[in-house]
Amino acid sequence: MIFDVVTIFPDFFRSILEYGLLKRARVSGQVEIRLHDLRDFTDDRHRSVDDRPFGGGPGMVFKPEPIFRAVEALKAESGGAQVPVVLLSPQGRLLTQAVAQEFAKAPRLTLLCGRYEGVDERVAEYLATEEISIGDYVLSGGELAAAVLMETVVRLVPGVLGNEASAAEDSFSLPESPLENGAQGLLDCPHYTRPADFCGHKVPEVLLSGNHQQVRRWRRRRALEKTWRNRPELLARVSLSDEEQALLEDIKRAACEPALHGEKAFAPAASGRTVKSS
Ligand code: 9D3
Repeated sequence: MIFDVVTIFPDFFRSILEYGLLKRARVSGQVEIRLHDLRDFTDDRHRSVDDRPFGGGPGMVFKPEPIFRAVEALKAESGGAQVPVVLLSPQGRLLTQAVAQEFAKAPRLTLLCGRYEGVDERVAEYLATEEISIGDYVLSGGELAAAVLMETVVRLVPGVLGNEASAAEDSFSLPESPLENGAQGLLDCPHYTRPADFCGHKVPEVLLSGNHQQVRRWRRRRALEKTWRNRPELLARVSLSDEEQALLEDIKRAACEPALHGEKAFAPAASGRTVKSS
């Protein structure tokens, strides 16, 4: 799979290409990530990529010409094949695991990173085939979003990860993990490793018991608990077995409120919060 990244900060990506999964995928030749400096596609002395917004207002906007020119150059090079062109933008549709799975099917992907107040809308309208956001928070540009997209897509390229092995693991612990199936499932259960007693903080007894039936049940319960507490909206979309349904009712009875998003983002997580009586 080939990624072409168009950016005014190609160096921004250098370090992330040198570590972990992206590094391995590149070195093994399964993935190629090409960085293109947008300024190389300007035609003025100052190599300017931005201009003032029509209609007034603060900040600057990426002009269309260098971006169109960059993409045309890439198209010419790839011999007229249909290459998806992704504009990373706060106005895009949300990147999810399901969207990443679609992208992973393409042999080649072009990523356009904006900066400043935004990108001339004609790029989204007439050049990009997709407009993608990575979430509802403000970044300073598309570069981090492009890096996030590449990492999540590269993981899904067949043969890059021990894809088969980790998929099997997931279905052992929980058949429907939201991270592997587009947020259709539950959050993961907690994990522990040695020491069994860390400064008096003990690993749950059941995990040391060797009773696999009990371990499975415990993991389901804790996954349901986490989901109820941190991502209650996910529960509306999963179909629970009778056993899970019963576990969930039990969890709700145990005075465990779903998290409030936004205003209480930094409230202490988990354990023993009292239910407001209203
Ligand atoms: C504070 C400026 N905002 C005015 C209401 C608009 C704005 C313009 C440009 C906000 C962010 C950006 C730069 N962001 C991206 O290019 C971006 C992004 C993001 O900010 N959040 C989530 N996903 C993405 S993908 C690209």
